[in-house]
Amino acid sequence: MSFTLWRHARIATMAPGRPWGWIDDGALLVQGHSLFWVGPQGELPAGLQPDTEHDLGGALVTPGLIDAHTHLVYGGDRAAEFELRLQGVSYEAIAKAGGGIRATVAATRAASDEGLFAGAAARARTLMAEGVTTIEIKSGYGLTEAHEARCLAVARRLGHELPLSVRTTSLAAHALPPEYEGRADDYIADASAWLAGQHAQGLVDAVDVFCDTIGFTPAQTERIFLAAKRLGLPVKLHAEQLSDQGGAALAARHGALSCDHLEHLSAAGIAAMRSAGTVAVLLPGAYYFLRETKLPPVAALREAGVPMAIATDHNPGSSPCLSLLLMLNMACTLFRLTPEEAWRGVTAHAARALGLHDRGMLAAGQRADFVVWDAEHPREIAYRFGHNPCRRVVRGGVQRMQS
Ligand code: DI6
Ligand code: FE
Repeated sequence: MSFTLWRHARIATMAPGRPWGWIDDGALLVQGHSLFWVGPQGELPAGLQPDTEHDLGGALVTPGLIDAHTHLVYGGDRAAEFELRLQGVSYEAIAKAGGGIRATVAATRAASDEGLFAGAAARARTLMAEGVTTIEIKSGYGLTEAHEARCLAVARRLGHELPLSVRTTSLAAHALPPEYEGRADDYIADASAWLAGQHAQGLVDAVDVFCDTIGFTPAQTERIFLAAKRLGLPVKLHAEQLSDQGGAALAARHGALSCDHLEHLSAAGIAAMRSAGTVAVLLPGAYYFLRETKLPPVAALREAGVPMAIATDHNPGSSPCLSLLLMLNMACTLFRLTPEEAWRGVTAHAARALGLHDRGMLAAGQRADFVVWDAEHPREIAYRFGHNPCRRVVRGGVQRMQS
């Protein structure tokens, strides 16, 4: 098989062991979809004749970015709700009055398949223009068996039609649909039963629940987790976003890939996540947009050695954000991550949050997903905001055209 050489690069491999996994004058040798070799230019394996060569002129290269938490497939928008919140009405109050997530559910059910696909594809392309090569997409705005399957199918189709890897997550337990008012346990029983069909159709890679006062209880969460585990599907959780429900510890007991949000995470939750190897996915966009004041316990997570990922949480209600680069900056300014922690959060740790072992760093055997930037060092990219220095994206060894 033929080799492509990308040489004369400054590479932040994100491999463990040294800061940024840094290589000063590096090269990447790509074979097919994978990296065959990555290292200092002077140590290129002798005797290998690349068929194609690209001189990067000293440009910065990083792994392709991974957005490990999005709700990309939905109809409508919530700009009017934004205005209400600016007048002082809280996110919880809007949700309890039947707005919020339920408003998006109505708009999603009313949308055509093509409309849902077109809206999500446009959003995906915006993320991709900043170097995103892998994205997680949750359902959760359909809330019937057919509409949940439809949203997951749209997410799968994005992965087939765009040069983007998509991981799908079933989040039927996102909110109680109006048809089940006062019957949350019945809804959980039904939503648990839908998983088998979604799984049989190849629509689902993981299962999530919104465990909170305006979502579902820990007991209901556990019933969904048990249904997922019967199918061999990994679980994750929207945990401790608005209150401490002990959700993180519950998810960790079920070996969750990640717990996400975590502003109200307790010491017990951190200890459980550490023991289980669960990733903390931090979502500065939702924190900012809801004007939260309680910060996730970043210092304690760092101290415990819990890996931290950073994601957009793109959704129409709490984080209508389409810039993972902005999240890098906000993870530093709002949450006090170091630029390197934030970068690992959108690469190596984001891969781990999705249970993917073939990406997130640049090393032999990994997928050839990487980005060439107009920057000297990745810390510059965390420092600036509202700026997109992405110049080239290579995904699975193939250079993707930037639109
Ligand atoms: N937490 C969130 O921040 C989003 N979902 C969730 O469980 C918000 C979704 C929405 O408001 O539409
Ligand atoms: Fe979310």
